[in-house]
Amino acid sequence: MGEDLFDGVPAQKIEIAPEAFILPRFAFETAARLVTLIEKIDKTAPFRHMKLRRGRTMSVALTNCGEAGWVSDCRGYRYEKLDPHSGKAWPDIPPEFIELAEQAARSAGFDGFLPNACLINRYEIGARLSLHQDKDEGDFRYPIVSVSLGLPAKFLFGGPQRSDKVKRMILSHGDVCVWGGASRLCYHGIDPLKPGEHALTGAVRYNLTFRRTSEISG
Ligand code: MD6
Ligand code: FE
Repeated sequence: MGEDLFDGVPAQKIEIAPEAFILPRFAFETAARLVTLIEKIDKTAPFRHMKLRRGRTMSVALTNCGEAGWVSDCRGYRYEKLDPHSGKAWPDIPPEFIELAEQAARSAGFDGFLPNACLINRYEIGARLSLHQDKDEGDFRYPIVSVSLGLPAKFLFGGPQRSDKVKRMILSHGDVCVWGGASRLCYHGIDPLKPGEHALTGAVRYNLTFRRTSEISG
C-alpha cells in the first residue's frame, strides 16, 4: 500500500471499530469499469424505490445481482432468488465485482470471502439511508464489503445498539468499507446526499454491498 499522496493512490486502511475498516480508494482504478457494469445491470434489473413494511418508500433506489437479492415490501425485508419486477433471476455478479470484494475482504483480514449477493444502491441528491443493521443474511461469520462510487456521502457508524455513539466520516469515489466479526451488526447509515456532480456518475452516488447470505426465500 502506498502513501496517501494524491487521488487514486490507495492509502493505509483505517480501522473505524474492531474488525471494521475503510480502505481509501481501494476500488479507484476499477471504478469506471464498475460503473459501466452497474449501468448494464440496470438494463436487466432496473433500479427501483422499494416500499418499507410500514408503507413508506425508500429514497434510495436499489437493484441486485447474484443468486439472491435483497428486497423490501409490505411484508418486510428478505433475500429473494427472483427479481419481483421481472419474475426472473437477478443478473449474475460480474467476475470483476467478485474479485474486488474478495481482495478487499482479504486486505481487511477476512480471507476466503465469496459473496453470493450484491445489493446496489443509487442515491440521488437528498437520498439517505437511516441507521440500520445488516441482519437479514442469516450467517454473520462473513463480513460485508461495501464500495462507494460517484458523489461523496457522509457515513454514520455506530455500535451494536441503536443508542450507541455514532462516528461520521466521508466515503468518496473508490473507497471500500469492510466489516465483520465484532462489528458485523453495528448500526450504520448515510446522511442525505449533498448536491454535486461527479465526472463518472453525474449527480449520483452508487454503493455496492457484497454479502454472503444463507437465508434465501422464493
Ligand atoms: C451505503 N451502506 O454506503 C450504505 N451496510 O450507501 C450500507 O448500508 C452498508 O456501507 C453494510 C456494510 C457496509 C455498508
Ligand atoms: Fe447496511
